[in-house]
Amino acid sequence: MNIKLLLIAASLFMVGCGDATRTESAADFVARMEVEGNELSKEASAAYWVRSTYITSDTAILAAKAGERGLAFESAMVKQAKQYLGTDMDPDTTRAIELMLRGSSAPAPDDAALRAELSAILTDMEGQYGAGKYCNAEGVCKELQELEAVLAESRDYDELLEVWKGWREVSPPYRKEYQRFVEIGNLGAQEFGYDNLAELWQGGYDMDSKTFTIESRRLWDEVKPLYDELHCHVRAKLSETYGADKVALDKPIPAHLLGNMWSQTWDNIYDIMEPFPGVAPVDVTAAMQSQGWDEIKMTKTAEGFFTSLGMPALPDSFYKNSMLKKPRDRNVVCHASAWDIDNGNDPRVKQCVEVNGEQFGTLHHELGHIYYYLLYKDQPSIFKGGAHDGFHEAIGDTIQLSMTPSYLQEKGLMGEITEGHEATINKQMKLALEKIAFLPFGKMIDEWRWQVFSGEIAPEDYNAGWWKLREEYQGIEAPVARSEQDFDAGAKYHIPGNTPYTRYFLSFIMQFQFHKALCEAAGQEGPLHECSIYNNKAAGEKLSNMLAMGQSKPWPDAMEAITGQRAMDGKAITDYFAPLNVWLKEQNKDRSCGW
Ligand code: X8Z
Ligand code: ZN
Repeated sequence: MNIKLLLIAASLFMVGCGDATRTESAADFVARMEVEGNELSKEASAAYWVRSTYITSDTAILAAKAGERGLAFESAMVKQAKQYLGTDMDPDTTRAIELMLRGSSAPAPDDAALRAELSAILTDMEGQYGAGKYCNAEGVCKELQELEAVLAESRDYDELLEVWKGWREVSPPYRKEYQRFVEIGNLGAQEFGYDNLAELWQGGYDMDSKTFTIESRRLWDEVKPLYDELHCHVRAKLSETYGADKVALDKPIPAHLLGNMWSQTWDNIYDIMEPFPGVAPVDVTAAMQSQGWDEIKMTKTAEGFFTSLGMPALPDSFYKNSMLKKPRDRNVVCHASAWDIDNGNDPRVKQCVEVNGEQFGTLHHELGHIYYYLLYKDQPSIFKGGAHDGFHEAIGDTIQLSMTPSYLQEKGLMGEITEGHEATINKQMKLALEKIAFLPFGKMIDEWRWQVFSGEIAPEDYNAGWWKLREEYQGIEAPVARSEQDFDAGAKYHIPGNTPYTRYFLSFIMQFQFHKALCEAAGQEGPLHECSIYNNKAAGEKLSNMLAMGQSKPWPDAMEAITGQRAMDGKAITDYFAPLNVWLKEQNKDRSCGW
């Protein structure tokens, strides 16, 4: 579940706050929010959890109602919190009031009818996405994960195209609802004192929204040259594979050929890209499948990495209450998420785990969220959150950067280890297809939403605006003509699920800063791509200390606690991939890059 939403849920139903008198001190107000919120958040979490793991019209009613009460609480809380601005408060209370006034990802105006409408829209869109299927001409229907598997594995241009188009039939039915969400959300943001929802979203980073947009642009500029090299090489290889009539060397890449439904990560087409064929193969999927791994073994193994750092074991309730397998008899929201239910006492993962390397990675990602919950459990509720949302996303991914060949070998997931330059380049290519390919996608999603929220992209231009950004940032294009009958942004979970996305862009950059800092703490001196912090308690302690801070302090403090730096910085990720960058430049030297 999205962290911001949890924050509201965590302080849900504090109906009493509307009755408070002005004489209540800021500190008393914050303390009362804590008590009332903790009591009432359980009900909201329960409603959302059941909704996400059992999509029916009944659970839509229950979840929407719970959401409505959450929004009512939020409005009342903000009204009172505003009164304390500029008054004399201790630092923790000041921080708490500031966090309350940041707002959630979908604030409602203080109007019961609009609250109900907003909550119903959000519940409905996510449900439609979760229950989405594509049925072909023969009437054979496939769910998202099955369609994703085709995108990952097929190398048949037309089959890929059918599935790519097919999934995009799920979103036009809620295009109008999305437009209405934007209208109501903007009204809510204005009541919080922002121009629109874009400004509110950009305001969650301990700096003003304008400064944040400049900062995120700066980070993109730092990594873009490396992306451009990768794009150039990938396009050339795809052109060899599918023919220059299908993949032209001076145009954006057709979006359905990159191994992923949204062209967000490209590691599924590593087979086409492998720089030195057959050198140092890693096939975690094959190893897990042949050894009969299941979702429990995968989760326990991921947990084992965190405990090796000195972090606690997961509570028994985690395995009892999580949903780690797709139920056969009902619709659920399969998009993976981690839930902080009952203040760190009942953390859960919801994931339709399949036995493959990608899902194993996602499990580590989700456990990163879970360990954040466990480690900031003793903070007051208002401070339970990532230092910023990108921190929350980066923890599990940081761990994955330590899953080196020797680690995988120890877990029985890899045979012999091959060393040397060719092996390094192969490994870096695989990882770059995941981490570097993602960066412009991570950036453009909210670029689109910011423009939609501000009105720069008008409702009648939603789809054209989407593809303009897809082309500009990623250098990809729709493989068939699209129109305003389509709603291609809506075919990505985070749009109907209303989860801000810049967090992932930031995370992909910061996780390399974290990896570097933790490797230094572990006293490892070799190149960063060979470093693993597995079993290292010094690195674990450093990470744990940062996690335990939650969002009690501005994020640069948390960044400093782990890296010694106070800024996000693209240098760690570009340094990490320096060997691959040299190799790519050599490959591209006679090519004309760009689109
Ligand atoms: O949504 C997620 C996680 C849950 S927070 C599975 N991710 C993004 C995505 O799938 O689009 C992780 C990386 C990017
Ligand atoms: Zn996440």
